[in-house]
Amino acid sequence: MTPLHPQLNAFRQRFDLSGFWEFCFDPGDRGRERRYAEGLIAARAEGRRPIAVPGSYNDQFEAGRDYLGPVWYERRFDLPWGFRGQRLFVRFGSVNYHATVWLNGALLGEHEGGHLPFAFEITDRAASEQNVLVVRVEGELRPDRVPPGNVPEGPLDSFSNLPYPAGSFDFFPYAGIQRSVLLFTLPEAAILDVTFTTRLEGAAAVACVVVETDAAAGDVRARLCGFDAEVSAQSSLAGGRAALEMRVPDARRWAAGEPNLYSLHVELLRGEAVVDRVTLEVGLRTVAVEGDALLVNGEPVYLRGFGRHEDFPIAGRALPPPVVIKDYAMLRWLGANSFRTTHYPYSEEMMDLADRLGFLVIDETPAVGLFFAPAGLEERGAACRQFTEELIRRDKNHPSVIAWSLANEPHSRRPEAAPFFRALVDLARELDPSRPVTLVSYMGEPEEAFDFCDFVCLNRYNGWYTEAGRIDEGVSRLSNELDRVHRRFQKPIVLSEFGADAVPGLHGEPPELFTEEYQAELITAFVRMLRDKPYVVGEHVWNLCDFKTGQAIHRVGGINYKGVLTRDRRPKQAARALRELWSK
Ligand code: BDP
Repeated sequence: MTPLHPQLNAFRQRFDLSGFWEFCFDPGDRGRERRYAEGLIAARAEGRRPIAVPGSYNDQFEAGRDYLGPVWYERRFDLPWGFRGQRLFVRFGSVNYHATVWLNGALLGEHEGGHLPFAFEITDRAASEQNVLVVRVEGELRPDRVPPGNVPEGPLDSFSNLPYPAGSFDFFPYAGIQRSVLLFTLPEAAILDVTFTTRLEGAAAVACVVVETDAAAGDVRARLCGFDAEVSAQSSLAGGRAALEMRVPDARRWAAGEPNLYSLHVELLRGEAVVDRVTLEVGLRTVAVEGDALLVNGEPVYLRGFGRHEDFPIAGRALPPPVVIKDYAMLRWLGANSFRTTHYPYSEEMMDLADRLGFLVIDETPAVGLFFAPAGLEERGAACRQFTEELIRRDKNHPSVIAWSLANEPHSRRPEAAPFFRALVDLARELDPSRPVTLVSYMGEPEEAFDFCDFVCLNRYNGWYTEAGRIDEGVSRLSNELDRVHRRFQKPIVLSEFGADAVPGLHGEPPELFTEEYQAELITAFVRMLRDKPYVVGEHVWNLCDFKTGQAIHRVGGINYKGVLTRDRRPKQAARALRELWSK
């Protein structure tokens, strides 16, 4: 189990191992026999070089661009002062795709899948000085992985023209150690997990807190503080666990644009003494789907926003913090109130800021481009279950997260698809009964799994991939289709992707494909059409920014130009058009 995000307080320490690590490519996969795991990279690796962590490696060196085979990372460290004698862990925020980790030559373990955290206990392995941490990473694209790649001709039927490198998805398969690596401590008896949910009772709110610990006995105390008020509750542990409720009269609810956060302090007590504490910033709010409405705090909400990528030149999938701030500033400027974490979980920093800044988030697992041919299906299923569990565990306490998206654009024609999603939706509901569950469907794909989702998400590129050059025709076809889908499923619909590529600076009158005018007109026409559909509860434009893809004949320069902002975050005409539309 991956403990809660590491904290720094009187009971817990953490230390960030980010910086320049030792690195080498290992195209012949000879690192094990050369004993790199023991810290012999410096002595034995050809072409070893420093590398920035976090950061995708691909754009840091020319040789790394399309290379997805094994690479090795090494970092030496002395234990920071105050860490000795504590329970010690090392935690990786995201390593894409497969990581094997050693400390001082001893294997700690492996982890599959990018974008989600994992940790290993190193208490008995770490010395006070001269530790060597080694990570072997490989980002190979394989049909039995999630997202899949190098899928043989056939199973993807509708998308046979794979890019290079051959992902079954349309973004660059950046690899490496892409988020921070932290050392952290836990006290001898510790709080391992906290689950926070809200129940509204008129003007009051009831904060419900479930705490998991590894303490044999003792008490748990929770305090909820904010807006000059404090409420608290205390309970004894039973089987290491405690459930507490605190009633907050005149609660300041969390909502989009009104990000009221309370500090939740959870303390583990032995007798009167506090032996551990964690603090979470939480929001009092509920989410539900009722009839054709998506409700936050019982009030209907309408999602205006984007799909996006964690993508930036050179840094790859490791967004520099100023870019994260800039993206939120631009979302605000555009009048957006929401986004979907296309097509994988975003960084924990991004999620914390969504809580603080008041954005509504559809939180998506890395399951993009799934297919259901029998070969590798079991492995893909296991990966999807693992990622769903890891995501919910990581993000369940964010008030900004209003739904789980369990897949983007699966190729669902085979009969195996519906039972596959039934099981995944059930798993998500079991892990988190407090949020709606959805998945996101591809054009032309009859998605039976919507029968057991709470709301429907559709990606539609009318006026672009179909009806190219004919916006009006595209919009009217989509309008009919939306009505049909709604009649069939009787659930609210989010148009989770629509848009057009626009090469910045390319203009035309009358507008043509790839001009800024065409993109602006298409987006405007879509938004106007959606206004008349009471069952539509959201519009997410694809994409906030231009982003890097694999090479393909429809991706000039390896870039998807559907951003309303350029890759360096400058607005195109469509951005101004949206700002105008969304300000009304
Ligand atoms: C959708 C995908 C998205 C692509 C987009 C596009 O969900 O990842 O980037 O199309 O083609 O089908 O621009």
